[in-house]
Amino acid sequence: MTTTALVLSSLMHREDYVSGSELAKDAGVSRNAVWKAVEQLRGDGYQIDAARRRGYRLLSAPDGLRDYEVSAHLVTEQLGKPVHCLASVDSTNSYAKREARRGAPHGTLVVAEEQTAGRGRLGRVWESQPGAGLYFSLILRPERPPADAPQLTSVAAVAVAEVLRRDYGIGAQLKWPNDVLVGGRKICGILLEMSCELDRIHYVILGIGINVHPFLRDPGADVAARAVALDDLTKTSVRRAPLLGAVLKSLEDRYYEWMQTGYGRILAEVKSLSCTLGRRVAVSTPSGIVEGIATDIDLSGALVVEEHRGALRKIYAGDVTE
Ligand code: BT5
Repeated sequence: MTTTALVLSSLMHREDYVSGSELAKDAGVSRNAVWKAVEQLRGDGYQIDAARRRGYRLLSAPDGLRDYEVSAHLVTEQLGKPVHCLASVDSTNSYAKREARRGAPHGTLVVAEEQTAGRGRLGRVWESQPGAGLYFSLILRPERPPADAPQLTSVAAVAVAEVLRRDYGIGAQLKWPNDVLVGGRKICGILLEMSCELDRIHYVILGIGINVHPFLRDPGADVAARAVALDDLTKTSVRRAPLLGAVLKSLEDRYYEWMQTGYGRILAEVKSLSCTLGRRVAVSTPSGIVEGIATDIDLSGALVVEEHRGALRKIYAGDVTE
């Protein structure tokens, strides 16, 4: 962590004033270096009070996603190390892919204020207006068979749902295969991409988009009708760096659980959070529309649909349209 990240982290964890020498000790730097870090933070919009003989106190923080802000909120062992924070990028997934090809390590995080070509599945667009959401991708290098990789979409969805419930009091549901919904509207989308051989994963890019603030520009009727932002639900202005830190921590815990014990526990959570199971659905698949009752999600992540006369169909890829 940089000095600024360390100073910010110390200030964040203190309710009261903290002396310059204590901050210097925490960060392992001189008091002059602490003063410079405080000046940088103030320049970036942090309100920090300085009182004689008492020290510094953080009064308010902007909603930034600079390297030091993301680092100060990281409580993970591996995810987010290193981190690339970008003002604007085509797509964090595309950027992460380029980094992965150059050998970037497991855990590398790419986060951007804006995506000019944010992607959904099948060439669809992910609306990514500047500052409105959390747009990030992780490079993962699991030593698991490629067929297991799609399970990581569920690992991520369950992690996001957990943070929304625990930290923001929002009950989210999961719509097969990759949406996190609140009240039927999409708050988060997940895009998993992979490079592999027949029996070995080179890397997985796990891309997550979360709507945090309302869009400033009209996103078009399709997105406007489907999307919901965290601010609208909490009636506050949610800060993105703590949200990112919490999602990464939840994701890391679940990722290692998945690596060690397999998909069972995650799948059970997916089922309990699912708004797809038990419903009559129409699923558009590469080979046409399948209609019936969604009865199960199996260990491969496939949706099981009971068609008329009880025939069971397993759907590995598709979109639930009704
Ligand atoms: C997804 O695709 O839901 C995956 C979205 C992944 C976005 C992240 S952001 C970071 C990383 N970098 C990227 O380039 N992508 C990932 P899909 O299931 O295909 O859903 C796409 C559909 O969701 C669109 O066709 C719209 O209908 C709708 N949509 C687009 N933008 C949205 C938004 N911001 N909020 C809610 N719905 C949106």
